Amino acid sequence: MGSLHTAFPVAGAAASKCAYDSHAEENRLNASREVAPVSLPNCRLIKGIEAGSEDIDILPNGLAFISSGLKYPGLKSFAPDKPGEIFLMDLNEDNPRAVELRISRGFDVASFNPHGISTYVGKDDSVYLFVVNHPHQKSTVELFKFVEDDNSLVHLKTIRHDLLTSVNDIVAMGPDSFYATNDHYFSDFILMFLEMFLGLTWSNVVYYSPKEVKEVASGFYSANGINISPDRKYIYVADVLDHSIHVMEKHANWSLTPVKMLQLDTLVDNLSIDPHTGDIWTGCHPDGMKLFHYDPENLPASEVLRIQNILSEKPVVTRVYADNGSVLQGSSVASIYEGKLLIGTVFHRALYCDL
Ligand SMILES: [Ca+2]
Ligand SMILES: [Ca+2]
Repeated sequence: MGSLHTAFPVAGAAASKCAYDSHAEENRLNASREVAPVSLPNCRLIKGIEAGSEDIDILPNGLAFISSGLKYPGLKSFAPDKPGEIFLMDLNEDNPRAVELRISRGFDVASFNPHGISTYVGKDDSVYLFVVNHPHQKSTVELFKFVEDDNSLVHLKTIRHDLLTSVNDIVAMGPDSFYATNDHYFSDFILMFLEMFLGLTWSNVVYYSPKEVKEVASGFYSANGINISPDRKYIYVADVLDHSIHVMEKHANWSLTPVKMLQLDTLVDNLSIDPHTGDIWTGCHPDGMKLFHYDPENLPASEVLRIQNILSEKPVVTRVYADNGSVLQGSSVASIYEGKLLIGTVFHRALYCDL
C-alpha cells in the first residue's frame, strides 16, 4: 500500500489518464442507469428531517437512531451551517415523530458532523451509540450512552487513531470495540478524489479496541456500509464503487477472511440486518453521477434492495422501493421493524412506509 510520498507520482500521472479513465469512472458511478419506480403503501416523509438521515440503527425494542446533517466533501448539504444531529423515533407508535436527542455538556456540538452509526446493548441493558464524526473534515468515532428518560446522549469518549483515516460506517462489537470502514485511503480531499478517479483499491476495514487496532480487510474501491449477521459469524461490507456486498467470516482474534461477494447493479451504501430472518436491507444509489453532481433539474434517485439468503448458491435480490428523486433523493440506508420500512438519505429527508 502506498504512502503519501508515492502518491505524488500517481497524482502526476492523472492528467494523462483523464480521458482514458473517464469511461471507467462513469461505470463505477453507474452513470446511465434508468430507475423504474417501485412503490410501497402509506409512505410519508418524516417531519423535522430535512438535511439528511445518512444512517439508521434500530434497537430490538423499536427505538430508531438517525444520524442527520452530514457535510461531506463533494456532496450536497441543505443546511451547510447547521451542526449535525441525532434523532430518535419510537417505531412502536402509530405515527412516530423524530425527536432530536440532546447531547451532554462538554461535547463540541458546533462541529458535530455525524455519518455512520451503530448501537450496542450492554449486559445491564445500557444502550451505547457509536457515531462516526467528521469535525473539521477529520474522522473520529464518538461513543455515547443513551439515556432514554430524558432523550439524551451522554458523551463517553472520542476515539481517534492513525488507522481511522476516512471512516464511513462502523459496527459495534462491544461497549468500546468495533469494526470500521475507511471509504478512502487518503483523507485529503484532492487526493481522495484522485483515488476514486484512478480506481485505486486502497480502502479497507479496521478493527478497533482499546487494546488492539488493526486492518482486517483491504482491497476495496470504497468500503461503505458494514454490519454483522444475527449469528455474529459473518461481517458484511458494501463496496459502493464496486456495486457489491462482501461476506467475510469473523474469527476469534477479530481477523476477517473473505467468503463470497455478491455483485449488484447499483451503488450500495449502508447495510441493515433483519434480526429475525438475517435478510440484508440496503439503501442504494442507482446513479452515483447524479449524487455527486447535484442538479435540482436532475435529482439523485433512491433504491432499496432486500437480499435474502446471501450465503446460499442463489441469493434472492428484491427491489423493494425505487423512486427517481421526486419523493426521496439519494437513499443511503433502509431499516425494518415489524412490517415497517424506514429509509434514510445522504442529505435529503427520511421516508417511512408500510411493507
Ligand atoms: Ca451503520
Ligand atoms: Ca454510508
